[in-house]
Amino acid sequence: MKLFYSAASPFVRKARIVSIEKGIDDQIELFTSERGKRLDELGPDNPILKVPTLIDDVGEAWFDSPVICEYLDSLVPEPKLFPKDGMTRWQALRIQAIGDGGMDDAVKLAYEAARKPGGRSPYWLGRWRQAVDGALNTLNTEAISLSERLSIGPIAVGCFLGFLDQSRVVGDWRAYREDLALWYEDFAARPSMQETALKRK
Ligand SMILES: N[C@@H](CCC(=O)N[C@@H](CS)C(=O)NCC(=O)O)C(=O)O
Repeated sequence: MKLFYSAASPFVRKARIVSIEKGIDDQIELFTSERGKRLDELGPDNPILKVPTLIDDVGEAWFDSPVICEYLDSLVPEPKLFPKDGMTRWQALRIQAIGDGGMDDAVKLAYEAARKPGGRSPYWLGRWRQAVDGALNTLNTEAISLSERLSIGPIAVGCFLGFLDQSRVVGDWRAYREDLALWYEDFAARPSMQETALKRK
């Protein structure tokens, strides 16, 4: 399988963590996709032109990260990262939505921060910041549930928090969020998190 990726993308990291936790990382070859070349590189497979994009062994393209992760989860039975049904499944998907949603708006904050100050939109900066803070506050309240079992929920949250540390788009997210900070300290020590952490040159 081929995974189109960019090293700094938290969504790519999520897919990579799933493949490591499932023990199938060695079946995936990584291909860099550079920002200016996405139409040529990804366009034929992914109309949304985003990484991660996964091409499976028969040439089928999978996106976006929730679909890629569930597809990878289906390839090997254990550990089951997308619970099959019932409330356990809905809760895992709900936590994934908070992690992914926080990541989405943190990535937008990072894109906006890269623009010249005069070209930034105060409205959108404020709106995205509210969503990132909202996600952090909710996750802090629910931090105990993150430790209950490894699933796509905590994996998405780990990638969200890792991106905040890597990009520093919101300063010290740990302040007043001790429960979440404590959970993350443990989670970030997992080999799959260590192996996929952005290596700064
Ligand atoms: N919802 C998508 C988000 C993926 C995403 O936002 N990828 C970013 C990199 S972090 C990207 O490819 N951006 C390129 C662009 O929008 O041109 C997912 O879960 O995979």
